[in-house]
Amino acid sequence: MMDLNRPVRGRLSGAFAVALVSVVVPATFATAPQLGGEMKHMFVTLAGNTVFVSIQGDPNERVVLRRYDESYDPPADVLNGAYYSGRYGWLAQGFWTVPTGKGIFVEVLDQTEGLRTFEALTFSPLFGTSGGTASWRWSTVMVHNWYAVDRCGKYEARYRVYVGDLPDGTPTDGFESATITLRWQVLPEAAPGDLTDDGDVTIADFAAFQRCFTGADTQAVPETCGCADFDGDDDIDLVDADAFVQAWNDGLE
Ligand SMILES: [Ca+2]
Ligand SMILES: [Ca+2]
Repeated sequence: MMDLNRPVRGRLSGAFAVALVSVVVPATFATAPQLGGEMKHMFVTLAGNTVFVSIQGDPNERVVLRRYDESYDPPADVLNGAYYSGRYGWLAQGFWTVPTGKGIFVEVLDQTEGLRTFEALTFSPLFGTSGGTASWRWSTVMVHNWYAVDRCGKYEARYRVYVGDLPDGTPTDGFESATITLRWQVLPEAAPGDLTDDGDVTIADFAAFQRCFTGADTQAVPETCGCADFDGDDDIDLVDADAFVQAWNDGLE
């Protein structure tokens, strides 16, 4: 995997290297992060005193988080080097208004360790990320926040969507809230075989693979071993061993 922080491999003469850098680098830097695929919305409705939330498409789909060979300017630089996606977005469905003096709030109830969330345009940390607030006021216009992680594996977060008093978001008596679970995954194909996340496949990765090996159908992949579960079926067995060997061989080429 290309890492912009690492020196470029190969031999370049001085003048050519300068020309290459001046021409190529601006083109490889993106100014804005990528959504990572089609938008996938959480539809929110307030009907009477009850909040309803449903999810667009397959509710069990795991949105794939991806890492790009890109670097973003502040404040988007919180995504630099991370696997991330902006596909999930909050969207009001139907015609309804928020009662005067109230707001729609989203709070995280529980989430997989390592999942970080940043607000769409401000990139402010949300839901406990970097000590950010656990409760976030949603404006009710379409908002696609950013979700980011550093490691292969499966991630989930469960949220409560509720009507709260302004400005602090204390739940308002008499309203029913809704809960929703969002799901993500970083597939090993993002960095095949690199279990130590240092940009290459070496004997250290082989050692890590052996420590992670569980055999078939254990349903208990340790949190640090997501990159060893090549086929994403919640075990690290001989199928995954074959894939690791393939990645190892590819790394030697
Ligand atoms: Ca490695
Ligand atoms: Ca597996």
